[in-house]
Amino acid sequence: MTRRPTARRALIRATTLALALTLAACATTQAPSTTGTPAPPAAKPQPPVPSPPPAPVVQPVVTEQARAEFARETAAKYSVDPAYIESVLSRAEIRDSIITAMSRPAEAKPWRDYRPIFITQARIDGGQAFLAQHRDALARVQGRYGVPPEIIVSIIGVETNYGTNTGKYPVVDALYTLAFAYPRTGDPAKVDRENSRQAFFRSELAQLFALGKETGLDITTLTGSYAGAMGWGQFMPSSYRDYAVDGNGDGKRDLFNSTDDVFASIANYFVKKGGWVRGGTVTVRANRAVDAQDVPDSLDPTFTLGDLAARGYRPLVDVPPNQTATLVSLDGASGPEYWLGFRNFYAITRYNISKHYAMAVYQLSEAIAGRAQETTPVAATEPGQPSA
Ligand SMILES: [Ca+2]
Repeated sequence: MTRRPTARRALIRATTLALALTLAACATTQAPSTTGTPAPPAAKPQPPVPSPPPAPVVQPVVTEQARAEFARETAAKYSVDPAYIESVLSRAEIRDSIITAMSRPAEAKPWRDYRPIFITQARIDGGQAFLAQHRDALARVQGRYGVPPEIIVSIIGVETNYGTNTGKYPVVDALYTLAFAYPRTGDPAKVDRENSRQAFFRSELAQLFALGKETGLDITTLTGSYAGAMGWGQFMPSSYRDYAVDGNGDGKRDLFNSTDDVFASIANYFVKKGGWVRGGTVTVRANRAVDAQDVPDSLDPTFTLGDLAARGYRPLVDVPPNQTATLVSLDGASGPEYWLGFRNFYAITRYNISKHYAMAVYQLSEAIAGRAQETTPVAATEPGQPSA
């Protein structure tokens, strides 16, 4: 990508939202029935939400009974001293700022507005400097896991601006707030999802205690995003427990201070959670025949290239023919864009279940690697005409 004068303006415009998005995206075990994010995503898939929701109905009072029950269950499940759990939770705070952050309408912007938040010249420059600084360590991780350095760097760039913004909320408070006072809209249609989200955060809070026991981390000192995502890669407690690995061999899994651990853990997450394929394609631009058929909106790469070609979508560049893909449709700045998302695109969406998130990570990674990007509109071909 070339430096453009609009980049700086875009950066300024996007600063506030970028901060919110950054802190909300994270690697996490998915809650049931959620639309887009790991635990909290920030960048959910469309459609955009046109107007702000009603003020959340907050339930700030946590009954001692509910807390005691949680402590009992968590203590039994993870073999943690119940008195310690009670002690930590008795000092935890329900924070309005967390409830407000979680209540924001989904930052579900169209791609043309989402892209400039993350693909900025400053973030590209920062990524190239970060990559140069950690080139050897990233190369070792690539050798072991097959995940390219620029992908790992891009994730860290999107999540925490290269480790400079890992979140200021006490993790205990964030999870305690969302576990016991998850914001309620009062909309009956949203009750199930709100219940499921609260249950998700209750599970994450419980797993935070398990994480403390397993790693020796003092959980009362940890800070992270308003949703409880931690460290340079913004791992939720469940993801930390399941996917964090010791990259530097010191016997600890430290996603707060060890870049070796951070790099290896992100790569391990991609491989184990997302099925990352070494050397596999992430995504390529496609053109759409004028008589193309619709393709079901899904992140799962279940179509063969032949299936997609028969429906009118062909890749603009050669790709190995034995990979399956899904169609990724975007509202680009210059009109509709069509891409084929392969297994490794899907793997990125396991970090944050959003096609926009995955595309931003991919395009930022390409820019960091210094590769040119195809962002111009592609005219539909005539029916049956092969792609260029
Ligand atoms: Ca370590």
